[in-house]
Amino acid sequence: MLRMPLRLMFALSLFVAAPAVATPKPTPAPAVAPPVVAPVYTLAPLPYGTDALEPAIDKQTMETHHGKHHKAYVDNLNAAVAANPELAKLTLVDLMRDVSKYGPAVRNNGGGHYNHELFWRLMAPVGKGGTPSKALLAAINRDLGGLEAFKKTFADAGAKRFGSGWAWLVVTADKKLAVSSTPNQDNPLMDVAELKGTPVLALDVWEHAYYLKYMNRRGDYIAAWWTVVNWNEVSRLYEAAVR
Ligand code: MN3
Repeated sequence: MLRMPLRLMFALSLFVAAPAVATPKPTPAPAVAPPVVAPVYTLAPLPYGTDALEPAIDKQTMETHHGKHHKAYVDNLNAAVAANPELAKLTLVDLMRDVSKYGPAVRNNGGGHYNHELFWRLMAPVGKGGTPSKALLAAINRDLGGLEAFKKTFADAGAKRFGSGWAWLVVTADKKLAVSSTPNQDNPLMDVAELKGTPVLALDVWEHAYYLKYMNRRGDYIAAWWTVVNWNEVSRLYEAAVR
């Protein structure tokens, strides 16, 4: 049994027995926690496994490219939209069309998100991507001198892009096909693009897209990349753009 001096016991008993005077009633907890605002943009899973594009694109590159680089664009775009809630009312394509109004965070990360979502869809495992549709092939013959000439023009656009950027096949306002390249995460939907149009094929030539496997050999990456182009999706996008 605990022994303590009488005086201390008395003091403690006073403390315990002290009447509750004017204790303010605790504020009742809200029944529902305040809603957490869902991020506007999300990182969708890849449409295939991270090893599905081997040997053209290695598993580790795909894991980092999708899980780290693309994720960072999504997170940073969400932060930019949270800082300017008016932007949440616009679609990603709307943001691209007037991107010069919205500052570098939206240009770089909105472009990064748009470009990578498209890029993943435009690839498929070797042997699964089909071939260009009759309509797409006819347009390539008409506007770009045939499939082989087009592939050379497109590969050159990617190979010669100084620093980081993208190569594009676009449908222009007059429904013609054209090849271009853009710096950084710019794309042909943007008001700042030299050649504007609807992208139907996109190639990421940032070093993060190929350096682990190809090191400085960007040309080898581009040559291998043709084996994983999803022509079925390119054809579908082309036909939607000229409709
Ligand atoms: Mn990339």
